[in-house]
Amino acid sequence: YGSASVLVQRNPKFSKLNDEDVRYFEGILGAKNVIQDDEKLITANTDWMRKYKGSSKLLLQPRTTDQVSEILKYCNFRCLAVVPQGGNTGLVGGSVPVFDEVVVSLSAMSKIISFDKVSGILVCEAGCILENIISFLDSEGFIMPLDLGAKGSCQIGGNVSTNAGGLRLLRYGSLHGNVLGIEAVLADGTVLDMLKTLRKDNTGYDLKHLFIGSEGSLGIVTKVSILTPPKLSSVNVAFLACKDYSSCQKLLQEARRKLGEILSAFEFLDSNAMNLVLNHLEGARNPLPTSLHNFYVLIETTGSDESSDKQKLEAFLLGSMENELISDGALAQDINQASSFWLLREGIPEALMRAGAVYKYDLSIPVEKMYNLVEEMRSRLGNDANVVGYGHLGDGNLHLNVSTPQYDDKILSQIEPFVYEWTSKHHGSISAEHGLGLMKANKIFYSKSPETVKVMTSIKKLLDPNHILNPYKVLPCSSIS
Ligand code: FAD
Ligand code: 2HG
Ligand code: ZN
Repeated sequence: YGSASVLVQRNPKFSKLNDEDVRYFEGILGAKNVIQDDEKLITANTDWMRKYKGSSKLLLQPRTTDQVSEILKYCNFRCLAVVPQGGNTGLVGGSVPVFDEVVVSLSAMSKIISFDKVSGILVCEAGCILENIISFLDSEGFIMPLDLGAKGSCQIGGNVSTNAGGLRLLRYGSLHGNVLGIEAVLADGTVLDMLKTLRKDNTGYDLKHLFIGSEGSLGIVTKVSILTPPKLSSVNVAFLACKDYSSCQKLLQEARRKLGEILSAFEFLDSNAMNLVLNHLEGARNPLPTSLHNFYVLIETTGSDESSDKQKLEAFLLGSMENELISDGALAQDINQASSFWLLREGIPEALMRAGAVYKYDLSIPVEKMYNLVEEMRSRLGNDANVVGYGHLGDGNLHLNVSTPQYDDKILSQIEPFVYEWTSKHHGSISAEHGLGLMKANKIFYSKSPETVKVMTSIKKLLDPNHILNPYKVLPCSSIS
């Protein structure tokens, strides 16, 4: 059995690691990049939530694409299973081994290769930490089209492999649009050079898209080229209170119309999420403290004209107050206050971790129905759990989290399969942005037709015939063995 109550069995066709294998890897990478140290292995075997734990005995840290290629070629030949690992911040148990898979970490491949100031196109290695890329671009007068709470640890290769959404997708779109090229290594060691830096290239099938969001199941991403927007001079952040969910929804419609091209984020949290952050995160402070409101919305605008952008936002806020769409609000006066507003939203996953056990669901649901699920879940679970709703409202992405003092199978059986059935019935997706990983590999049929899964399985078999890459993840076990 694997971890976190997902029932899978080790595939006996995978070989077990032996001393000869370790010596071979030392020959390729040098002894110091072949890690068997217990403490480092515990970290590599354990996910961010400390919910999924593998028992790998080996962590490899290649420094070049050729080394990744040599590693995979050998693992494929020996039938050794592999887990590609970036910053290990994934939330679906995809980034850690289930059993004794070899962990291939991209951390040592963290070079920025080139940046073209005219086009804004960045080329870098997969192991670059997102925050480091953000700082680099800032110094060049550009920004990343992607931002998320895990930026301090997650890597661009991990972001691409999960097709991470995050806080700016509303404005800049998904990585399927922003990633212009990829270099990836297939299971047999073949290096696919698709590292183009072109906006337009219609020369047949665009294979890079297969690797965006395939969660390490089709290849290891080693380099990425990405289109970055220029940094604009005026950024404003407002933190607002709404009395009910319907007002949040109407506010979104209004924001789209009235803020139009300057709208760059529209995030929401309910009062349960706000309470968690205030109780568990040091430094978190409610800027609207007069009473606890039912809902909070964070709106960010980004534009190029300081005075007109501010005027636009202020007029929008005033209008929304008059229409009673918002019951209170604060506009950040400086960059520190803006970060303190963002902390209230970005800090929710951390606060949930500190509160105890947590069941996470990352759902795409039509905005008008989204919060019904939170309310139904609340009435199902009663006082046994704290049901928290927040997320990327502007993208129709709900983060439904159920927080309990400890993990309890009885609670889990109250949540699942209900949550998946509900989402499927309302034509949503059981994974908006986090992926399927181990957690939801066997739930794929709630969001994909059998015919689609069959084609996905054929692609997997074509690119990784021995299924050594991230086994037990993404695709259902039944379709793979
Ligand atoms: P990992 O966790 O190491 O890996 C994730 C998956 O990608 C695994 O299946 C792994 O095998 C694979 N992988 C990693 N690197 C490679 C590679 N180079 N080649 C092939 N496969 C690879 N996600 C969002 O979409 N939006 C958010 O707003 C968001 N916020 C978050 C906030 C917090 C506090 C945390 C902890 C997580 C958040 N996430 C969010 C989850 C998320 O998926 C990521 O943080 C991120 O994209 C994962 O990157 P990583 O480098 O940590 O990858
Ligand atoms: C976020 O938007 C992340 O904060 C994490 O995607 C969501 O922890 C979660 O449920
Ligand atoms: Zn999110």
